[in-house]
Amino acid sequence: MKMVFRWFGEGNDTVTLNQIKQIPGVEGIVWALHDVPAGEEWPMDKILAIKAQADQAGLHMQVVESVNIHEDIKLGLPSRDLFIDNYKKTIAKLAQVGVKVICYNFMPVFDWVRTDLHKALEDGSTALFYEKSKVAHLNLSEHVKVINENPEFTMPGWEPERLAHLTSLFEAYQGVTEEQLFENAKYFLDEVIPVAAKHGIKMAIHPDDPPWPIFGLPRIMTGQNNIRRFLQLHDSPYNGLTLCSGSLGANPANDIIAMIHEFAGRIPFAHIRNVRVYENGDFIETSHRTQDGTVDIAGVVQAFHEEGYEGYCRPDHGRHLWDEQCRPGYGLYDRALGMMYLWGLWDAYRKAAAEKETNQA
Ligand code: DNO
Repeated sequence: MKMVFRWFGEGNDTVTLNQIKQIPGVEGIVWALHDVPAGEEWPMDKILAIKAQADQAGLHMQVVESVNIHEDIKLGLPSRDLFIDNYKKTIAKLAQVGVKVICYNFMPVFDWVRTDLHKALEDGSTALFYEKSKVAHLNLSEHVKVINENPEFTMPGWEPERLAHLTSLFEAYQGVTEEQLFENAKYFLDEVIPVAAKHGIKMAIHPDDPPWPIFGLPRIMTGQNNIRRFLQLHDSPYNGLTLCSGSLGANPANDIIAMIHEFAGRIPFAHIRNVRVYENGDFIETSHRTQDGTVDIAGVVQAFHEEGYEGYCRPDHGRHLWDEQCRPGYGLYDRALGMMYLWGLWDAYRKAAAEKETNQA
């Protein structure tokens, strides 16, 4: 397991590279050019600027999260070819600086969605929260209105100018089914995966978060069957999965451990975090510790260990602790604590396996 830590870049993150370097076992950053709009080719000078910073800090930059997919690709519009072409050029450039994995998602319009970024937990910390009833049962025009009128409504990964286009985007997606989304994904994968393979980069699709359709928009990366289908759309080790325990864990019906065992050879990147799901379907992001949430994090790490996982891994969203002012979910403290929990589990499973082998010999 190769540990990495997400970093949003200088001026864009309260966490510094020096701080990241001091978390035990972290070898690299998970990065992106967050100011380049989806669909545009990434400029080499900006890529090299990140490389210089990572080199200076002694961290690698082998994992990118995300090279975002232009909506026209997800919609299957004729203009997609231009954006796919840009995507391929970006892949070639990223290979030049040693990138090995590109995490991305195929969610229409939104990336992850929460209804409260600072919901108080019992211990006084705050965390990202999703209130199901707030999001459910709204028709298109109604929820565009809700989003526009509700300043607390967040759309991470969104450039503000995209918000302005929300209404027309919703219209464009009207009538787009899950089946069409799969078809459009296949078109994208058939174009991009051979290029990624040529450059030794594994593409790693992120599950939808939350893993169900929202606002009447289709979502396809929701559970084991759909993930299997997605991986088979273009059957190659370069068409991989970012196994995110928190995203998938928001639906308690998802058997994450079974997914790790089934897809092990196709998981170049793991996001490991916990989430507490309430009976009414609301969920809140808790500490990484198994007992604090609904996801069996110890079981998740054990499953990766049993599979001899050699891919990249990062702790994911954390709570906001000790009055830390930070990007929602991306403070230093709770993610660093989460990292040590993951290492604790990993090392214990490793030791147990080594002892078992010695006893058998
Ligand atoms: C949330 C992240 C996601 C992820 C994208 C991948 O914190 O895990 O935003 O980066 O969905 O494209």
